[in-house]
Amino acid sequence: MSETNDTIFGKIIRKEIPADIVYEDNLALAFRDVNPQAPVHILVIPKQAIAKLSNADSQDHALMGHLLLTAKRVAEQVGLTNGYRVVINTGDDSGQTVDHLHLHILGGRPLTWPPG
Ligand code: DGP
Repeated sequence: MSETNDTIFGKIIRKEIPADIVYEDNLALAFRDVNPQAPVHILVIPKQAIAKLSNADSQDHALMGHLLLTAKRVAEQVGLTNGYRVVINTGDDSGQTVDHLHLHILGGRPLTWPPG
């Protein structure tokens, strides 16, 4: 995968297509998943083009921390007081379908383990 913002999430970052945005800062964007798998299903993405977690390197150290703390902040913001799950699908075996790094926040119901 190349590092490009020419993806559907790049279009959301540039506001070329609509999304239900719940949080935004200079580094990250959070919006509701178009195909929710739980009552609350939000994606947190970096504005920087990183196709997948396995492409991140030491230069992305602070950004990776920011994304995780953004997920925590967004979960609090939307009232996930009873717990939630953060998932990063990475590469073909994971089922990753959009080549732009994203953290799924899933919550609002008890979640089973392991995932499929
Ligand atoms: P993954 O399988 O981890 O690559 O998840 C990609 C997610 O992105 C999937 O749950 C559906 C979501 N998604 C794909 N296209 C769009 C879109 O245009 N808008 C929004 N809000 N979500 C999208």
